[in-house]
Amino acid sequence: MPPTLPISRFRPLALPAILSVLSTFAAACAPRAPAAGPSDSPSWTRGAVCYEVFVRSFYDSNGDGIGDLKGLTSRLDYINDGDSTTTNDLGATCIWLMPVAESPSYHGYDVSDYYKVEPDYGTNADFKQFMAAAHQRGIRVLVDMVLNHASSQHPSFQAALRDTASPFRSWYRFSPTDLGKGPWGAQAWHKSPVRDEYYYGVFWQGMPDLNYETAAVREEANKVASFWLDSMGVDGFRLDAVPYMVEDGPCLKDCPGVHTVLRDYVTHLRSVNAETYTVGEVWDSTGRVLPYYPDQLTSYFSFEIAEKLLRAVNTGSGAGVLEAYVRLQDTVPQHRYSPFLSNHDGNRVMTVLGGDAAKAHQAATLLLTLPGLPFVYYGEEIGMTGAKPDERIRTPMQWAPRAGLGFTTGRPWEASQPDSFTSTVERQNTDSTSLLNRYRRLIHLRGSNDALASGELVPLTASNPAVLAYLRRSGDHSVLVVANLAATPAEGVSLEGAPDALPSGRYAPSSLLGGEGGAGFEIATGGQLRGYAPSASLGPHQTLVLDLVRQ
Ligand SMILES: [Ca+2]
Ligand SMILES: [Ca+2]
Repeated sequence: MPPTLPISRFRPLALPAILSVLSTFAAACAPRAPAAGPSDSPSWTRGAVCYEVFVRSFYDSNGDGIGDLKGLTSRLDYINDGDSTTTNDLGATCIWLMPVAESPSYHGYDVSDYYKVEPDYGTNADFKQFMAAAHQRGIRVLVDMVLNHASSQHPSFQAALRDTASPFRSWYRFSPTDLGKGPWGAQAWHKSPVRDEYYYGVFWQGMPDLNYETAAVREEANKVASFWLDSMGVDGFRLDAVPYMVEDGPCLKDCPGVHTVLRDYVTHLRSVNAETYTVGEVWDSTGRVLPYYPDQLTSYFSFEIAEKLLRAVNTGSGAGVLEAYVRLQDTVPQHRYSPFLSNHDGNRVMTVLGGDAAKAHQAATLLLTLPGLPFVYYGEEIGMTGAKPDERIRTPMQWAPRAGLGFTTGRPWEASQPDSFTSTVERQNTDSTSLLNRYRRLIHLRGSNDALASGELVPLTASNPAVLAYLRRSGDHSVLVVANLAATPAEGVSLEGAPDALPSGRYAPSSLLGGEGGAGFEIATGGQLRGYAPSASLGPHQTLVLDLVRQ
């Protein structure tokens, strides 16, 4: 493991800057318009929430300061205890594991052996035991699959580098000259350490891009997938860096070949297991993500929604949030897009929200009551803080307020955050008002309430511009969400809906988050909500989640 990464594999630019840089490549890589697709998401995705885990930072079983698979297995009950009658687990029914295959880097995004678990994390047998324990609790497991590039220490790259006659030469892209910058302007052709030539590595010299124009590379990717599905028993994959998989002349991102490779790859996955779930990282605006539907991966993360949700809670203006969801809802089947607040590549949610717990409660409540298949990054549920560099947003899980954080009995691989004793599982566990218990409640609700699980999103108009209001409606059952995004109280807010927003009848709204319900109201024939004031006053960053029971 090198002492430091010379260049972060993860984009150092803010999202708007990236979008601006990348838009100059749009002409060379013009996407095709998507067609409406079938709803082919596995049934478990209905009402599910996925939890992203960095194994290195979750729980250390042997005191070496590094989280491992045995440790994660021992803490599965925290994520989901498999007992539907308890509510003191998080309730996530899906886990995304950041890379677990052998890698010289701490983060694992440069794989040196695709068939072997990272020794810091344990053995392949440990992984299988973890899978059995997860499945026993009804948890599906997705592993990070890094297809765009391998580690520069992968034997195939070492062979290609050292021997120009190697059969692995065509697995990578070599050039006698430096062909210049990559899609976001960083150096992408790297000098070979053994001869006067260059190789392509879009993220970093330690991550040479695999060449998917070579049939043997596509076959190897299929073989690796079969291994994880068949021998290791995983339920699917999170695919890294999807738009960069195939280069085509001047096109370095979203090129037509990417879509072809993904279609063939998914056909293979389904031939192994028809229920295989895939979620892709296409770090871009919704308009650039839509061409990856309907016939490629199951789902893609919505980076646009992540940005809009956090901005709404931070600025007090919900402009664009519901529109972003409706655009996806109108184009993509219900559980085939994946909203989130942050992941291992972004500053921690609590840090982005300036340490404001009320904002964090609200951001979680919006994420977990809006549609899609949401992902939660480990530690987000207890309000862990952290800002880049990358190691600092991936620090050890804060289980308890004492040395080692209950994460390790040894010295943690990465120092904890300065406020790590403040926000811990132990402290929040029994506090009914804690962020952890808000996440638990919302995740369980999502699994049990059909309107929240898969109801249609129906935007409402509020009389106060700082209030975001919407329905989730499943047949005759609806949930109403009213969020005051401002840091000041909102008095006498009233709501309006379009015709047929709700079935006619009398409603007695009850709170799904505990506490008082909303004022009763009546919907006349025609279904229009008119001037409904659910509460005399909404507190700063207060969010009502009301079950609309028809009397
Ligand atoms: Ca360990
Ligand atoms: Ca590539």
